[in-house]
Amino acid sequence: MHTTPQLMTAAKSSSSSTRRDFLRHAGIAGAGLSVAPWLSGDRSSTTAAETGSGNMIVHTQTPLNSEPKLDHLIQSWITPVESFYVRSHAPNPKIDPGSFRLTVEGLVDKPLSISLAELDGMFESTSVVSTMTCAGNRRSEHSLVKPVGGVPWKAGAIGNARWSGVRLSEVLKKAGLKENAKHVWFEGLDEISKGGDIIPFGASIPVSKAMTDQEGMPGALLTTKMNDQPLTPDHGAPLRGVVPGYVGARSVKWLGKIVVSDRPSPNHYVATAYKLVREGTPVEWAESGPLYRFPLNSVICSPEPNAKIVPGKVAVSGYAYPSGQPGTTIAKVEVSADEGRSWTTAKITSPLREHCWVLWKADIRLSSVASELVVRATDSRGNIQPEHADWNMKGYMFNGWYHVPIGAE
Ligand SMILES: Nc1nc2c(c(=O)[nH]1)N[C@H]1C(S)=C(S)[C@@H](COP(=O)(O)O)O[C@H]1N2
Ligand SMILES: [Mo]
Repeated sequence: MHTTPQLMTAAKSSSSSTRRDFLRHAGIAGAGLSVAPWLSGDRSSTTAAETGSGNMIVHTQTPLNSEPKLDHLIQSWITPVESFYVRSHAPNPKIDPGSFRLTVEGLVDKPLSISLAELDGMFESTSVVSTMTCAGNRRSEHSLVKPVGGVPWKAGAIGNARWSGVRLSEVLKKAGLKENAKHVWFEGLDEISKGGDIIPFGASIPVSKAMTDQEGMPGALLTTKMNDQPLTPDHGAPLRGVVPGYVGARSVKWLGKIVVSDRPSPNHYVATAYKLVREGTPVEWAESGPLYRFPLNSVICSPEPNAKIVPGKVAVSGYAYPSGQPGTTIAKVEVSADEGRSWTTAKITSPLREHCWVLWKADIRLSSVASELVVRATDSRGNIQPEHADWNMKGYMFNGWYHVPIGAE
């Protein structure tokens, strides 16, 4: 079954003015020269690899890259595992949990090699609810400005789960950090083909993030469970890192190795990918630092783009999440039906926590001339979600106001 790209349905409208309006509303007027193929009405070229049935959109089957449809995504604050997006760079590795060992090496007094049973026995287990989102969530909206490569995520590359395991800080204390320890590298057991080589997926986080455990909020966890069930192979069984507040790429699945170092990991996914660059010159790549925290964001999940809505009251709902800045929560979510001239404050219908999304809904009065709905969020520090996101080559961190065109009767 082909799925219609979110936001793209405007392109299928027979009226070119609708499309122009939509481009203008999306803040991308003048993008005509580089409009993404789906806006030209040629769906075949962009949806060929996109299959799926039921509630999921499958971008690629092997490795699996999939995201839930938006109305399905917001059915509960905790995202069920089967509705949680999957972002994998290589097929799931085959790991025998019985012989599995996590190694901890580098700038430590005592390198460790720990089985799953030892990990469980040696350290106190703890849980945290936190949102994971891909840095590429909403990438397809960057492509409206100028096409970007990579998995063309809509707004479903996000989920909120209860993660259980042990605190990374405890494991590092056990190994004993040397004085010059500054960064913690994670290495997966997957095998990714990259430029003729086979490399693992890698990430790193500052030691200070790893060691900063707050009440109820660990800096990072080594998890074996997601929503109180053993991790599934797609989500990194038997062991994955979870770094609340950071982009999903720092939460390494099939985690096999931790290296403590005085510098960030040289792994491709830290040293090169996951950076915000515009031109992609060697100098720019070298100058840009790795992405860590995710940005403030909000999305309308219902109604869907171009739904035929009669003027009057319409129920609008979606999600919003605060930036990964410690101690930050969502303060306000607002919806506009007049291009941002006036805003209605939405009701937050879920728990409100640091590093977690909220679900919200609003009843909006729609006039007969309204052509779109827009949402924006404000955080507890007073930061407002930007109207436009800065375009970047890899299509990361899209967090401009989210627009949903309304279908004409
Ligand atoms: N080993 C490994 N870890 C990984 C990845 C991967 O491809 N391999 N993908 C990363 C990215 S980019 C994201 S967004 C999250 C996705 O986690 P999920 O598939 O459980 O949703 O895992 C991260 N950890
Ligand atoms: Mo990601």
